[in-house]
Amino acid sequence: MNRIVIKIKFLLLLAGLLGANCSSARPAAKELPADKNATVQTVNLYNNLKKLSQKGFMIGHQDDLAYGVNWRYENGRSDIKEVAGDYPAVYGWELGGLEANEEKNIDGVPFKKMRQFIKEGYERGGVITISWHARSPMGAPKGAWDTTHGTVASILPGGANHVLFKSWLDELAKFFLSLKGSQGEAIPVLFRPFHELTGTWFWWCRNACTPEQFNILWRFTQYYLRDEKKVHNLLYVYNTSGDFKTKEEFLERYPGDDMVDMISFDAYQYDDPVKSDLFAKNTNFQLGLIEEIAAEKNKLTALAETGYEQIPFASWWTETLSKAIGQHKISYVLVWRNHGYNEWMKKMHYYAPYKGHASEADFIKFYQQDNTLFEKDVAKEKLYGD
Ligand code: BMA
Repeated sequence: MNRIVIKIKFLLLLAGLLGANCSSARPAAKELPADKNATVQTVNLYNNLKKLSQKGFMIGHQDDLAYGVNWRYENGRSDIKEVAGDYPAVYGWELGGLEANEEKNIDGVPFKKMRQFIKEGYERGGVITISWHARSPMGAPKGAWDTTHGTVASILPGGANHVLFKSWLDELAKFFLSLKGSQGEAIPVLFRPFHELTGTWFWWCRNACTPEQFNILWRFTQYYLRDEKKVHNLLYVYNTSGDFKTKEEFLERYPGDDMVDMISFDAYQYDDPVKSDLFAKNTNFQLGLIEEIAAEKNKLTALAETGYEQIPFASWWTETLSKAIGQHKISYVLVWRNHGYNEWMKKMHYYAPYKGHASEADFIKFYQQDNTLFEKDVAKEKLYGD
């Protein structure tokens, strides 16, 4: 072996050793969400949420910054903050109406203001999730709450309303792309389209389309937003209603591991928790099922909508909701909106406590539990950073 060969071998050995050294020092590779071209902040959020659920679950509230039981559009206000001293960690917003270029959503929230609220929550370190009660593409007067069979089929490729549906997605894409943080970065969103799909009340529900049609609807929506419109700030949330009893039922219309980042369901309490703990038991059981699925499929989990309208039981937070969640490791639980008196429903419609509400003291206890995460807790975690 001549000296040059020996030298080359020595250099290769050195490079090998250095290489091995470098790779052991390299931080663990980040996992990519369903969108392989997701923005840095979106990928970071996805990875950080996986770790966060080991510490506790985030508390979310729909329309939290827009209005409360006794106020509308007052800067900085939040019913949750006025009770607990901190904002929720997750902000839910709703796009119904945006598809038709309306200025306000179906609950009267102007999209311009919504964009600002989203930015505020994100800048403070909170998490944004968005639902979409899209109207019926057939023009049915009940809007999203119409179950005419064939509605989904009509918006799929080749269907009579496909071009209309694409124009809706164009509006959504514009909105998602307009959500920018102070550095100009796109704000990540947990997008929860076609929610409660296993229910029987929306035009995308199980009584109004086949599993295959639903699957194409999901795949097309994701393909169009991601690949055609270049929207890369979304994590996709599969969200059933609370009526499943087995993993198979939960997954019956699941669009595929490559299409979903988080699995979740919605479950509300309607009965009396003093007489019955059915809600807590059922929800706990169902969270167990989705936790198992999430472990098998490496997904995030959430109780994406819950609540007990008017919170008629003063210790609902620590005695019902806490029990419902139990030891399950979920990303978040979100309670629905604090509308106040609803003219159309002819009753008070709210799910979070407000200053003076009977469950206030119990909510503070809930806030003080180690496993509940509010905005200040998650701000420390820097969910959008490395
Ligand atoms: C429902 C109610 C409705 C609302 C809809 C969409 O549960 O709160 O008043 O329009 O959600 O946000």
